[in-house]
Amino acid sequence: MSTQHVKPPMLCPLPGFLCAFFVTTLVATALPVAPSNCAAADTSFPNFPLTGTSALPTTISQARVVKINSINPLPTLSYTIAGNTNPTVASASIANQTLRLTALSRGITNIIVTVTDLDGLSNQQIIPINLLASFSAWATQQTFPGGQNATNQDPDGDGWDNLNDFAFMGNPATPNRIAGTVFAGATPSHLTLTFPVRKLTQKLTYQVEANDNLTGPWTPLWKSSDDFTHPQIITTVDQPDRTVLTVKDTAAIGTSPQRFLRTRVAQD
Ligand SMILES: [Ca+2]
Ligand SMILES: [Ca+2]
Repeated sequence: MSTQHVKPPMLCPLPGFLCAFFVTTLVATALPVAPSNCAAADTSFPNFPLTGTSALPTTISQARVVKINSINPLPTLSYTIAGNTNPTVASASIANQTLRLTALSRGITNIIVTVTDLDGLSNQQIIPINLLASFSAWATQQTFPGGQNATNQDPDGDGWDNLNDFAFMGNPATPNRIAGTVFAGATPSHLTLTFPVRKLTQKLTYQVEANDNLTGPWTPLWKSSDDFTHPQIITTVDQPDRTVLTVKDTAAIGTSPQRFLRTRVAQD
């Protein structure tokens, strides 16, 4: 006579998985017992996840018992790149639920990431990327004589402070006359000033002013917020890192005994 007891199934201890364990205990064996069937003394399965209306089983077939050997968790959220408003500025990719951003060039872009749960519900997050040039970023790539790296210092003594060197594509360690980026000139009727406007900068503004003497007050001719279509701009030359402007005076040559034009730059 032999008896093989089957204990009631237990709920899976791992959250998120629906399963049941059957634990068998062989108490004594006097005669061979078929391994696939056994008498079930205990037919109450209070925790068994029954969904049908059939009667509870009176015998348990081990051939129908599912044995869980391993469990691989599934991510509850998945992420995808849904958009990139300016792919020339930065690229984005997602691997192993890690977002990787790679800077490519100066500019601004927005990376749009979509997250989706197991029910198909989704949401989006916009990640702004700003790679505009700034004085501080430019300064990290320059050599300043004597360590004079403040915006208002002039370590090479050329009359341009470091902010002017940044704005007019100069070099803080080389006199600006060698750089040769700002020129005074004239049309047949008006004085002009030609200078570069650095592209893709952050909070950097330019202004051109005129006056009959050096004591002021100075009259604005053009400023950055006027854009490049202003009537005082007579030429624009587009280059990869700058736009070279020529601004003309509002007063004709000869209307005053003397006349001066100047540039001013500022960074907030
Ligand atoms: Ca200087
Ligand atoms: Ca210089």
